[in-house]
Amino acid sequence: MEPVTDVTQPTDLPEAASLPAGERSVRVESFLGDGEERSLADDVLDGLTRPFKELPPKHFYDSRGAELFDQICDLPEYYPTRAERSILTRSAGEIAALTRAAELVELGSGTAAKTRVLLDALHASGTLQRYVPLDVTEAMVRDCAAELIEEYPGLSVHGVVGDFERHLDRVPAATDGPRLLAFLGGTIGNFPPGSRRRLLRQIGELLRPGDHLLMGTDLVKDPKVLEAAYNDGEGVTAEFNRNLLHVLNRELDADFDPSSFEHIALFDRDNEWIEMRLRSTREQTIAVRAVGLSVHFDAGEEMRTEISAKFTRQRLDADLAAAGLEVARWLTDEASQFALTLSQPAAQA
Ligand code: SAH
Ligand code: AVI
Repeated sequence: MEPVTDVTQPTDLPEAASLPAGERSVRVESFLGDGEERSLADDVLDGLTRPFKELPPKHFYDSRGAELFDQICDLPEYYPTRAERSILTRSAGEIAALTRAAELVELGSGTAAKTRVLLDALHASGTLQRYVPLDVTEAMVRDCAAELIEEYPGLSVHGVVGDFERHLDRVPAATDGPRLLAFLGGTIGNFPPGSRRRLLRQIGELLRPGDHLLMGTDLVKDPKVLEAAYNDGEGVTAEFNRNLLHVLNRELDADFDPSSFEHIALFDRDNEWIEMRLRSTREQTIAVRAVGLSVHFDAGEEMRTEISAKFTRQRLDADLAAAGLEVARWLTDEASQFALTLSQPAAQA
């Protein structure tokens, strides 16, 4: 299917229109059509007819899911956001000096909350001209674009609403100066090893000599700490997990009763990843009317909704090397809970 391109011209945002042309500009392009919302129908037909049911985690993030994720980031048990922010706060100046980035492209940008630490440093160093947030959730790209041109005078923002597994070729052509590509939050861990390497290879293709990738990854640690981060006391993560069923009900006219599914999050020690599942508390058959599917769940049957891989430096080096990238800086927080890796195309090293 041909992607739908919806370009918001600078004049669509009053605050941009009030300034002289060239001083700041904002533009948002969408490659997700109505009928094709994040490929949900295909993923349901594929994932819910398997012997072990499974759906990819990108479908969590409708506006409610995005709100719940923001709440997760503030939970006492969910350390990754705070740890990554502390690394950024300490190292953003060094990253800006090393990369001299004219352009920051961010995959899975969300609300770009932590990105502002990086934007502050790049903006202060005087090199940054353009920010390109890419996310599957349209409202987040639009809101964040509108906010950032206000916050950073002279910055132009070119938002892309798309799926980074399918639309990386829609990232606008690079500007003249160096590009910094950010992939924060540990989102790369939400892909199983094969897809992770494929995605990293595609990301590597967006980089030329002189460009860098800044990627956040959660690190292997005490399983109790890991499991607590995904089983918070307030039940926000459980709500986030069950939100997937609300998305299916609304977007595919399904009749899931979310209260009949329990949230499960366990650390798989062999694979070193957290696995989130939804467990049906009773035998039931669900109609997913938009795709003409009837899905049977046994009592106690589980559906996998997310993996969240935890990394060692060795594993990360190998994954990056397979994508033609070489580590330039390995940065961790004080407690070594989380890592930010700055890497570059291997040929230049
Ligand atoms: N980078 C932010 C948000 C992380 S949450 C942070 O570090 O806090 C993961 C983000 O990735 C969400 O905003 C979600 O909408 C987006 N996302 C998940 N899968 C995606 C995909 N396949 N394509 C584009 N965006 C995706
Ligand atoms: C976005 N991603 C890196 C989060 C994670 O930790 O894997 C999503 C999340 N799932 C449950 N809590 C947070």
